[in-house]
Amino acid sequence: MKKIVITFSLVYCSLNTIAAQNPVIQTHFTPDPAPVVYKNKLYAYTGDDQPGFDFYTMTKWRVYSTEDMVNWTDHGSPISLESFSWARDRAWAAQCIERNGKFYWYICAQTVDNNMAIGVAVADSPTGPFKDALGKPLITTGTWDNIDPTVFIDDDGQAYLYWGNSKLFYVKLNKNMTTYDDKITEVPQSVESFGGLRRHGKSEEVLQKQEKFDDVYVEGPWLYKHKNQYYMMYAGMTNRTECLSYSTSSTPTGPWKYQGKIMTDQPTNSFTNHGGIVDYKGKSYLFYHTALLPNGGSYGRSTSIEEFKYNADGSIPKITMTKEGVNPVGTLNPYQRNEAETMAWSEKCSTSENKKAGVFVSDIRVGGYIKVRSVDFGKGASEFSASVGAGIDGGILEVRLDKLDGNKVAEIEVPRTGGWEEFKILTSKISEQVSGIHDVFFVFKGKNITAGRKLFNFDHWSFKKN
Ligand code: FUB
Repeated sequence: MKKIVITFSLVYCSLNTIAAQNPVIQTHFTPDPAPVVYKNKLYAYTGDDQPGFDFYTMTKWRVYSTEDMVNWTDHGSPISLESFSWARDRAWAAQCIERNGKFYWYICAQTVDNNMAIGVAVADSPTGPFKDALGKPLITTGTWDNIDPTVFIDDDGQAYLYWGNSKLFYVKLNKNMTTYDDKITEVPQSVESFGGLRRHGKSEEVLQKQEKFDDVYVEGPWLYKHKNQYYMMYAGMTNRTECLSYSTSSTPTGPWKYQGKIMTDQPTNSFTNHGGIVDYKGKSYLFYHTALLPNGGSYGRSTSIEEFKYNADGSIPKITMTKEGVNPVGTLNPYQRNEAETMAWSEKCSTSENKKAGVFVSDIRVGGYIKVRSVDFGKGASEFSASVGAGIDGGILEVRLDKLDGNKVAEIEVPRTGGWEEFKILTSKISEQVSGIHDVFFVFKGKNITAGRKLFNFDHWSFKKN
């Protein structure tokens, strides 16, 4: 009887997660997502939470990309605190934007004088290599307020950088994106512009007792334009945790008109919520974070995505958090080299990077798997190849279709390859006809190993056409 109960709970757990798409990355914690579209791909720039700490003590930032909204490729961590000689701690929220073929990644971090400052790294590609553009902060005013940069380039070419915690500031950036001439402007806040009761007519004593904040600008601004209207989404406040709210304006510098909350009243397990909005392949998406990944928490937050449609008057509807996330807007071609770190869902594995292989799937354990969605095999495949590395043998890579225990179409027993990061391409014939569109599961098993140590590393894969 006891055995039956344990088996049931494992099956339930797998079915549960296999239907899920949120949070979209499971191999790392990915707070403060900032989406941007460049050349048919959608990139998400995120932070890198380190759970187990009791504050936001992150040290690096990460990049992911997708072409179909469900399979995300991990591009590793192109910048960290080490990239900025002036940064001491707290690699906090950031946003990257392209201008004239260069990519400007605005970050914030703590300086040696314990304040927060905004810096900018520049690269020739969305995934780097990036380097500190200035060798010093772009915005440093000796306060805690300088966090959460959001950047936007208007149709007339003028770029705006907004940021701020509790206060909201902006500067107009010069065309080089790394300097500004005007002084920093603080945006006036009122009930009409950003909602809120906190600062408006209430004493601190009353506020301390107040159970619910109506709303108020807290942090995480996100500036963009939709159909001639400018939107400022931000982390507002409700029930003493953050929600997502927004204001609009007919100009990029206001005056702003408070429009209400977008996402609220659902438990995210995280005090913060920080989002971005983007249009991609004809659909609109809200990126936000929760702490709903196993072992998550206020310092272990992960990117989630919901699709939404603007109302006819341009307003944003209330958006509900879901476990299922968004639907695919494309298929994946199995007959090209696919990175193993391109995945829709995974368990019991992580990713690492080195100079030679780039990013690869690491820390593979028995019972783990990678799910890749909407793989279009067309008329049929004959062979499967995988680039794998192992310091010792005992690992098995199975290829199954549509579910974790679906039809097994290929299997590779991974031998010692001369080192965990010495990758070798191994091949298996396809055991049955595979055609049309399928979800592919790479399932990790052990030969005489039922748990414990890592099995092998996995760099890339492809199928051969019939
Ligand atoms: O991730 C660290 C900080 O938490 C961000 O800068 C804020 O927006 C909040 O999400």
